[in-house]
Amino acid sequence: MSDLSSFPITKKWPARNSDLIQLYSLPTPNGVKVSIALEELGLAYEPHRIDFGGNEQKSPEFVSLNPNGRIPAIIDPDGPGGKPIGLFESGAILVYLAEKTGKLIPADPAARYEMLCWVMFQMGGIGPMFGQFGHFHKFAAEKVANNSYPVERYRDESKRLLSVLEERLKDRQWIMGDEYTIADIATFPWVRGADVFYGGREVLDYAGFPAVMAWLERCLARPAAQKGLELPAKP
Ligand SMILES: N[C@@H](CCC(=O)N[C@@H](CS)C(=O)NCC(=O)O)C(=O)O
Repeated sequence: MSDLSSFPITKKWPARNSDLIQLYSLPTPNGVKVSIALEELGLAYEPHRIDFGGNEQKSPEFVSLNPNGRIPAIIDPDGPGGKPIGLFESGAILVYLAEKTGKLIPADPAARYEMLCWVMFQMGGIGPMFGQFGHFHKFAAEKVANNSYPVERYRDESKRLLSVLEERLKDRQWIMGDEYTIADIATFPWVRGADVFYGGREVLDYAGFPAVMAWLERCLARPAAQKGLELPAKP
């Protein structure tokens, strides 16, 4: 069994099998990226559910793995050089898992960088902007009831980002063409989430982005996506 005792997070969420990848997450748009990738890659892992209700993501044990106090985070007992490694930030975790396995990432170097552009587009654009849209449109709707500016700003930016994705996908099956990659896995949970979690389908004019909608359906039809979207499950 691997020794993970140098990771304080394992005191609060003990590993049952310390030889497996330990996932600390919740089925949110950022959280499910990692469970979907792990399912797609067929890597064995132990999911630990982090309870936002109890603010567990801000507990000292969690923050010892991710100083930013946000899910997802992982420990891989079999990291570089066979030594355990802890990782946070969903984009970095996806790149790590893809490079570790050589899957979900193009082998061609130029295509690999092109894919990284789209991963960064999600991390710096779609995630933060859709997140702010959801905050003002749904969760803080009462606080901005007398001021339409925040919703309009993030709605319009989210729609602009969707139009960029629409252009990319109008003649492609996946973001990188024929190959399903971590760029798709990073992005589709947010397009789904803006509808499922924020009720944004009409406001964001999803019907006006047919290529994105068809791609989302293809992503959601994958068995690994269906499984990963539910993990870590409720106890
Ligand atoms: N850029 C980070 C964002 C992570 C993030 O915002 N996670 C949210 C859930 S989707 C979270 O942990 N929220 C709880 C909090 O902010 O306390 C990543 O992609 O991993």
